[in-house]
Amino acid sequence: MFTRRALMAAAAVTAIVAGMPAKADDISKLPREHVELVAPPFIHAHEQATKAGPKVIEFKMTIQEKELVIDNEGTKIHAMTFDGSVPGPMMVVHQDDYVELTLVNPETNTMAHNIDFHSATGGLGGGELTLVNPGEQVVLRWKATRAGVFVYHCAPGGPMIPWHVVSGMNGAVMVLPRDGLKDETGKQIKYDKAVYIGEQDFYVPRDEKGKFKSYESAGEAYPDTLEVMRKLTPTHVVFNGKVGSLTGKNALTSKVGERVLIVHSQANRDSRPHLIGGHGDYVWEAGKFANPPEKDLETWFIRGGSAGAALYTFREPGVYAYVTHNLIEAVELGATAHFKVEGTWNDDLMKQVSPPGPIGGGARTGALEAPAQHKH
Ligand SMILES: [Cu+2]
Repeated sequence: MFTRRALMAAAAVTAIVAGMPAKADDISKLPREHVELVAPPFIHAHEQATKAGPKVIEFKMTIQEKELVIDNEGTKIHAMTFDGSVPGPMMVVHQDDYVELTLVNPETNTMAHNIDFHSATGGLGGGELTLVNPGEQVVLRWKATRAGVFVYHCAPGGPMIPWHVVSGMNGAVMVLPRDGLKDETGKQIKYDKAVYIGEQDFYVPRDEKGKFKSYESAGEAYPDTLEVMRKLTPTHVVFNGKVGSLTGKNALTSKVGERVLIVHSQANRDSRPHLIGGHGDYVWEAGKFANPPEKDLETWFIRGGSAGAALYTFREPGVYAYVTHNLIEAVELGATAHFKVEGTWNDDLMKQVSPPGPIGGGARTGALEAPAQHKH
């Protein structure tokens, strides 16, 4: 840690020497757009395809160290966040745009933080050039050369890296192809709505009685938390920062016929998204849009340290659970979201031919089917 500043200074000098001033002049002539970020599961307004040339898209994120309740029992952690939410907000740009991020670490924080964009090239994804102490801010610009959904996370060095990531400091960027998403034949695919689900594993220490412990500060929690982390068994696996953040009254909504793009990130651990009663019509499992999407998937795999995207058109109304299909994690640890879908039931796709009744009493012939009509 002592040599980190020196290393970073050396890296910055190298970057300046290797930089191309003429190119920088070109960038200064590009149009600029400032985009306000919004907390997940929502994503800021954006065009799916554009005929305009590359732009510099300005974003600003403020790092917030804050206490968060992460389950229905009131378990609290000293979370570390980009802009106050777990995960941090999603940034959307088009391929060949430039992302220009102002990262603010207010002096009320206690730790140094930075940001490593998996979508950026060089400089440890920007981590090398963005380490900010409390009371500092930094501006980083990187070119979005590859299309896809990508994780970003804090990576301030050594054991701080996993600790900050499992304390909530991660999010995602979506770099859209300039002419939009495409199917395997190159035909454009559009979505009506996009949602961002960030999966988070938490490692909360317990007391002798097995109850989750709380601490005065993140620093005080660190040694015990590290012990839990090293066992690699999370106490919570949740979507959007908390058990139940996307269920019940917080459920995501849709309607029959709506095409929904579900972006799912996991910065630290593998996951297997599954939509109960639905499918992935088109799935960019590894999240990179230059590759053709897979079709008709039942469950897909999100490699820890990556984001993936699935497009689904809802065909029946009702409540769909979107889970990680390690069902212990989904049900016992929290990784469940709900989509409440409105619309008209389609008997052709599914029908309860005969309701539950005494064994042997079920009517099976067409003539006796009418009383068994299921109401929706
Ligand atoms: Cu951090």
